[in-house]
Amino acid sequence: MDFLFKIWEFFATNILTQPAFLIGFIVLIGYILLERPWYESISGFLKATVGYFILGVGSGGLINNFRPILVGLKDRFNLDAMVIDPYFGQNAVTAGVEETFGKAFADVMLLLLFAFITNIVLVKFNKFTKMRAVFTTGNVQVQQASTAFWIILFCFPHLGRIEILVVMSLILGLYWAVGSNLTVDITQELTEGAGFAIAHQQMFGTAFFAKMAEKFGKKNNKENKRLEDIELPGFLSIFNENMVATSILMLFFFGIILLVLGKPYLVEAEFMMAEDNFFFYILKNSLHFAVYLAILQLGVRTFVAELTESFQGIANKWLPGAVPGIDVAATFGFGSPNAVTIGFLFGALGQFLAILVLILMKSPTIVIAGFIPLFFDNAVIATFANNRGGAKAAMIFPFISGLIQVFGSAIFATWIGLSQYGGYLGMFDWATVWPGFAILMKFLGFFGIAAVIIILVLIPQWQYRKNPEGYFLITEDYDEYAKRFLDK
Ligand code: ASC
Repeated sequence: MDFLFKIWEFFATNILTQPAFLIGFIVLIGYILLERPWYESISGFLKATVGYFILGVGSGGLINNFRPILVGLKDRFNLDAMVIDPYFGQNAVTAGVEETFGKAFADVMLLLLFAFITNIVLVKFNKFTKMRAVFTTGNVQVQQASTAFWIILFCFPHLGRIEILVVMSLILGLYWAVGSNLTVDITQELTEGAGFAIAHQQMFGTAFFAKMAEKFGKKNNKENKRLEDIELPGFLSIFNENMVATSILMLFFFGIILLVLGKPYLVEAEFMMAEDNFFFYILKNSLHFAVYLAILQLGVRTFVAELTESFQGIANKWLPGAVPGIDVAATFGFGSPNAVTIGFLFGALGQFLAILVLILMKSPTIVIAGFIPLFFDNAVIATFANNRGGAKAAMIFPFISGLIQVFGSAIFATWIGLSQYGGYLGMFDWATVWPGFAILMKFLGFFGIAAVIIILVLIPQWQYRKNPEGYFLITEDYDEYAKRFLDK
């Protein structure tokens, strides 16, 4: 038993929580199952892993550069505030769990294992479950497992270790399988059959807003243009070029924030040196937004084709009808690149407005916008909203999402007692769906657990009912699906 656990721990630390390797090995195994020559399989492994690492350099660069600037607002104004950010959320859980519940989480890795297996089993039996996606984004799985542990302890403080593990593995495994499955069809349409789904922290939100975007009318009619179809006249035409548009918009956005922070603060907090010129400091930092976006997109281009092709092997032999769920950043390589920037900015507008309301209402919990929810949630919401409902949808929905992220997180984290430890996960599903689960479980007890499970199980059934013939066709043969079901 101990030996098996060691093997698992090795797999979890080195592969499962390192999505670049997990995806690399999935590609390797996929090609082997397709009986490709060994050198092609190795080359696929390398391209997928390197591509995923490049994606990580892009998103990591964005996070590491721009998160401190936003969090700087907290220090600059001496706010006693909670940062909404997955890493701050995880730290808050670690810091508070012993004090609050009198126990630590020794079991996060075990929970990961059981929930991951639950996810795979659910997909394996997709003839019955109708779940088509395996969640592979290990870095966010760890964050979700910690926050989910806190939620379950809050709802059932007296539950024993085994019961907690069983309940959480089921709910978390279902959330991964069902959430990722919700994004299968919209992602296939966006990427024209790249063969992946989203495995991240806003899967329900993305699916919801993608659906709502259809209310803006048929794609591409005259009044409802997509961002990429808008031709701006005169000098505004420079905004048609994505890199230029991003640079200018970010120069304004971060320019204002950096000016508000002020050079003395930035020097004191060691963001910049006293001898640096402030203007060029702002210029350099803001332009790096476009730099990291370009890197991120290069990463997507490097690994997606390998993944699409090789996963056929796994789907044919082991998991018919399945696709891998991968990092949300992969969707930023598709659709309009401007949607990413627009989503971020309108999300920021929503979040800042919500924060202002919290301050004016003297809320006991003040929130500081975190870069990860601000960017990754709202950029993806805008990407899908633009693809399905046009430019207006790409502005309105991230704005609404920004409001919800702040209000939802502030209320929920205060209620469950996490806010006092300085952080909350804060991503869209964790400000909406998980609070919903928590309410059911806290007030209905074990019936609440049953209700959560039943709701999750029913969602894919309901999706399936809407188009039984196309439901698996969309993952198995996208071209055929498009011919039969999309009016092109
Ligand atoms: C998250 C998280 C990250 C980023 C990354 C985006 O939620 O924890 O590190 O988003 O996955 O590419």
